[in-house]
Amino acid sequence: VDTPISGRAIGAAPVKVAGEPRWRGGAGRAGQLMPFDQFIAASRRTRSATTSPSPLTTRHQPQALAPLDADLGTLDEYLTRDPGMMWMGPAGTFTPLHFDLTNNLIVQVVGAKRVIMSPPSQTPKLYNHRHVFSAVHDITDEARLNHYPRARSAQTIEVDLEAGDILFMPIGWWHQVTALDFSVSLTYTNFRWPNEGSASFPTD
Ligand SMILES: O=C(O)CCC(=O)C(=O)O
Repeated sequence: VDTPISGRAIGAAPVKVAGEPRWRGGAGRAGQLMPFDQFIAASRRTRSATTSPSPLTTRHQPQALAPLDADLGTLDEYLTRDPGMMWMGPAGTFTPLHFDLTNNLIVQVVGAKRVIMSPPSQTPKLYNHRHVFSAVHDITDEARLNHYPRARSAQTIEVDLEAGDILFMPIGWWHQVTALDFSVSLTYTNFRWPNEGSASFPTD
C-alpha cells in the first residue's frame, strides 16, 4: 500500500483515532490515543477496503501535527489562521452518516475521498434518533437499507474529492465519507464569519 507519509516528521506524538466506540461499529481503536508513527505503520498494513478503519484526527492534539504546518497554504479570504483538523487513513477509512453543527470546508490534500451528501430536507428518511447521527450509518450498505427502508429514497449527491479539491459542507447537511486511497484531508470551521450552530441544538 502506498502511504506517502513516513511519520518521521511527527514521530511518536500521540494523536486521536476518531469517533466514539458506540458510533463507529467495527472500528476497534476508535476514541483512543495512539502514537502517530504506529498509526502510519498500521495504515501501511491495511490492504483491504473492507476493514473500515476509523480516520485519525487531531481534534485534541493540534500541536502534534504542527511540524506539517509549513506544508500548508492559507485561505485568508475565507478562514482565520487557526489550525484545521486533519483526517488521515488508508483506503476504506470510513466516517459514518452524520451532520455537523457548523459550516465546514473539507480540503483534500493527499489521495481521494468519496463524499455522499444529503440535504437537511431528507432528515425524516435518515433515522436521526440520536444527536447528529443517522442509524443508517452507511447509505450504500444493502443490509442497512433493508433495515432502514425509508433511506432508499433519500436524495443524495455523490462527490469524489481528489488532491487539491475543496468542498463546502453546509451546516446541517448529512454526509458520509470513504477514503478511496490512503488519504489526508483537513477540515476547517474557522470562517471569518460567525459559524456556530451547537448552542441551540439538543446535546443528545
Ligand atoms: O473526512 C472524514 O473522514 C470526515 C470529515 C467529516 O465528516 C467532518 O468533518 O464532519
